[in-house]
Amino acid sequence: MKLSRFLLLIAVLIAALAVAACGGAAPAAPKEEAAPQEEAAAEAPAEKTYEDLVVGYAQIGAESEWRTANTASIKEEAEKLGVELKFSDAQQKQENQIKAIRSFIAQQVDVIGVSPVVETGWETVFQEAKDAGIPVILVDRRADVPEELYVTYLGSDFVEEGRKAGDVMMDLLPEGGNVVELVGTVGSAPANDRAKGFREAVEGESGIEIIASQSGDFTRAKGKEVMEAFLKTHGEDIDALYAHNDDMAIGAIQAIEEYGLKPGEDILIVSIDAVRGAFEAMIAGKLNCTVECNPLLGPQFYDLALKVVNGETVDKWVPSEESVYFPEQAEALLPERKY
Ligand code: GZL
Repeated sequence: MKLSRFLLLIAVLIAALAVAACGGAAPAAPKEEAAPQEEAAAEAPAEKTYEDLVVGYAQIGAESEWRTANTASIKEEAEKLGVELKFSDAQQKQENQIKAIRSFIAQQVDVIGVSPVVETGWETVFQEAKDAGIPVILVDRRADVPEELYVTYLGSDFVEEGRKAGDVMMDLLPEGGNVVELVGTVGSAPANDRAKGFREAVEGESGIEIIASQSGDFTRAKGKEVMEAFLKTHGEDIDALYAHNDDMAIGAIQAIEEYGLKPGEDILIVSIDAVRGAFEAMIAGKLNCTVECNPLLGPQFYDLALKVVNGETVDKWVPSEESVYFPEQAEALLPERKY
């Protein structure tokens, strides 16, 4: 064998031995760097679905037909969507709502929904939720806190509801008259704003004077009690009642009848919520108008909750769509009313 061939053979043998020493496989080409978007996709957490969602809801209580319908909507929608709902009823006490929110924080829920019983006193506990990285959604009622402490407010324009009630009252009393007012829970957003809107509407040339105003705390029992006191003081000088919700109006209707007057005729009545009890009172000729305030907020609430948890931007206020109802419509509409 020529020397040159011999040397070539040796070189090939040496190369083969070198390859074998590296596990046999030829050294892999340098790995392609993953494209940035592939890397990002690999790192981003998977989007949550409703079934992944754990929600804490701090409800006010069960003070009215409206609240009962609101609670049903929150609970039934969670069931339907497969959301894990931790629900608390505060019996209309702020300290119980605050305790519930702290419990939700300790349980590290994904999002907290709350209907603040009153507007003030929330900044500390909302800051605790923010520090824990848990978004807060205001449902039904606003809270007087810096905007950065809640993600969005889902609920009505209570000032507009008050204005609508005032406009109807002016139509019912074209020559003006004496009105008594049953106010909602003291310090609550609906009570503050419905009072404000009604006054904005009737002030000026209407001739309507609010001769008495007192809280019935949104309940039938208290509404009846306060109306009895109004009747004792003002009697037949009262031309009309403005009630911040239907439950107080229904309680007042009982008081007016027990006093010997006809509600809806001797004393005209305008209230807010549009619950079934109001439609029944209008059919009986005892209530002259109810301004709608939609309690069926469950679907919108969970839609917002999922968007927020998945990092989507939502509007700071998601207003409810609402109408105004009168006796002539009541009979036809009652069967389709959902609350
Ligand atoms: C309004 C809601 C009020 C209702 C009352 O959004 O907060 O509280 O008008 C209820 O019936 O008690």
